[in-house]
Amino acid sequence: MKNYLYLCRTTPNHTTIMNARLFYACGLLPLGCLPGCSPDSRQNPNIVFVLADDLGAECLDVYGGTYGTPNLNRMAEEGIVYENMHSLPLSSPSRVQVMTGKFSYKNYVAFGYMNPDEHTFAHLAKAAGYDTAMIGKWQLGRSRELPEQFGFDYWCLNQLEMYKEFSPSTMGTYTERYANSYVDDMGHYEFTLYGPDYFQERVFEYLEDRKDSDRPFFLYYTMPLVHTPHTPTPDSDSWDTDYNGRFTSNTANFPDMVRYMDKQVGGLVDKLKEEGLWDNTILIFVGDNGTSTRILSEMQDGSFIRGGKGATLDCGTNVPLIITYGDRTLPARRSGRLVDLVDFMPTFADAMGVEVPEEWDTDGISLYPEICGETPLEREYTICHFNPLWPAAKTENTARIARTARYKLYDDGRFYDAENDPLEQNPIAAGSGTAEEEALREKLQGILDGLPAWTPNETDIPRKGDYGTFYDFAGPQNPF
Ligand SMILES: [Ca+2]
Repeated sequence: MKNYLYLCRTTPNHTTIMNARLFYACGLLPLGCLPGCSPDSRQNPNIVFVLADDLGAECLDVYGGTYGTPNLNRMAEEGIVYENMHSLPLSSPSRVQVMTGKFSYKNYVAFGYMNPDEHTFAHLAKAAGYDTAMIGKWQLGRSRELPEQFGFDYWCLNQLEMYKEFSPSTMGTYTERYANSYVDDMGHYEFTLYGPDYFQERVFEYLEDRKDSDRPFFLYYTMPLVHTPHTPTPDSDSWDTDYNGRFTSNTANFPDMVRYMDKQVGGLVDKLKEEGLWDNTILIFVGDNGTSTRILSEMQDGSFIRGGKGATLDCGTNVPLIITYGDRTLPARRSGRLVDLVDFMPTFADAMGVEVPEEWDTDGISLYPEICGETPLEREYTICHFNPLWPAAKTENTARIARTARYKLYDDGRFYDAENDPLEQNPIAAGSGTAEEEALREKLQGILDGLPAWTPNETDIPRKGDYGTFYDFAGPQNPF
């Protein structure tokens, strides 16, 4: 446990970063000399944190995909592409984990819910003097009081108070996310022509309003794309000719959805540049979990990858992560370091010049030194604690894993080389690995043994919070 605490719970503070800077002083490493990006010359950068929905890394060209994502390619050319970014396999647990910076076993209590007493990265931003906003998908509990309670000054969201009420079965031809979707814009219901466009417009307005402000801003943009249903976009050939088709899910529409999402990211980059915000804004693009299992993606090398949403396979957790910081992250590069959703909280803290309060009990390691071209603190291990906590019983994928970038040890003893066995079909039997593998197995087992006991089979464990009214579906559904 001691080793684990040292590796995964250390929040880099100024002293740590200063020491790193002194060691890798200007002149020794060219990346250490980038202009205007260091703790000493920090100018409270704006932060735009974009979270795409159900987007595995395999969907982007820069990870070998073939859908055509030129705007994310362009962003990659100006920033850092992370190859080992891992989320949890499902939206709600990923969203709680990223907003609170804590591993899921500590504070995730139910699908579609976050306890109102949690501390979030928006609270951190407000404490640092930032304006805060959240635009896009919510899914963290039903109450219009919650977004402000979680630290957002402005919000425009779906999946807040009204969720399933306006479904096609009850309200006719409306959807939660896409064509004719409804959103809650600071307490006013709005019906949209296409939900992602409405959110993008609110993002643009927000940036226009902020450009002359003397306060920095933190914008959390949770894009609805590319989650199911797989429906046409306004750029699809059928959009103008087949009205009913706008509400019909077909995986044939998936490439259009990826391209539309990519186009929106490109529009966001252009807007930041137009408004003169680009050079003092850290822009982060990341996925919340793997692609729908209905999607089979062809890769540039001719292979195919099945979406892994809901599974703890790497195709369920390896999501894209691209970060830019104006012209300060040049030259563009790729990073193989292991990154977890918990790492964004301390990254923001470092960028904002504040520290995450110790009592928040967070688990992240800051990426900020790497964003600034300095040598980052490596994350050797991370914890994937996956328990969807539906109103129904646990799924077959419920599991707890300690992992490095390459190896994964499950709480039931299965041990995999995920790099060479991504579908986890050939567990390394105890004692049959190399000496290095066996040593690592022992280390990872020590980490798992140090975690609090977990009894996922008990369905009636009292959990904190009033979450019973949010996601009341009857009968089994396949959310993946
Ligand atoms: Ca998701």
